Amino acid sequence: MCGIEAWYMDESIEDQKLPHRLNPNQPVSLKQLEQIGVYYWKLNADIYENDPELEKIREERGYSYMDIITIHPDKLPDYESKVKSFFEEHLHLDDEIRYILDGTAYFDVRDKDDRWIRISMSKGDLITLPAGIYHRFTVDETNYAKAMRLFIGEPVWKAYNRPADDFDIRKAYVNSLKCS
Ligand code: KMT
Ligand code: NI
Repeated sequence: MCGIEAWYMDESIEDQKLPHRLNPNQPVSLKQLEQIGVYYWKLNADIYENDPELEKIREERGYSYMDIITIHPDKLPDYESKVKSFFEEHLHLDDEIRYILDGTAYFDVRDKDDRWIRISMSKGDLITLPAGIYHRFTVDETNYAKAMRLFIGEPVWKAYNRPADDFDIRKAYVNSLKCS
């Protein structure tokens, strides 16, 4: 697969690390993702430490902060509970910007009608989720993802689990969906 693939999820609550495709598969296009404020770039992750394309994105969008997280049972302390908490449906007051440097992972986002879309990310995929969107994250069955986390200015890690509908940022996000 070149670039990300996304699809509507089934309703099954079994293992979060499985693909959970509908049968037949119901794909979601990049354009559909843009309509809910989710944007995507493909980069060369082999050169992330000195990549002019990444530099350009960071400069233009003000992504001054960055760190790298390795999500793997041997690398991330408290692996199981973190994988569990990343999968709680939540929102943030800032955009969530993630660049997959190695491995694979799923980001799930809610569409306008509150249906789950699963976005399959692998090495070289950079995604931005808008502040106020309900989402969640999981590794797949490989249990391995290395990701760069980017922020505009100081990192804002706090996750507000659903329901978190009273935040102005949530209201602004819901409003933004009405005009697209
Ligand atoms: C989040 O807020 O959903 C996360 O930080 C997910 C883990 S980072 C790849
Ligand atoms: Ni998040």
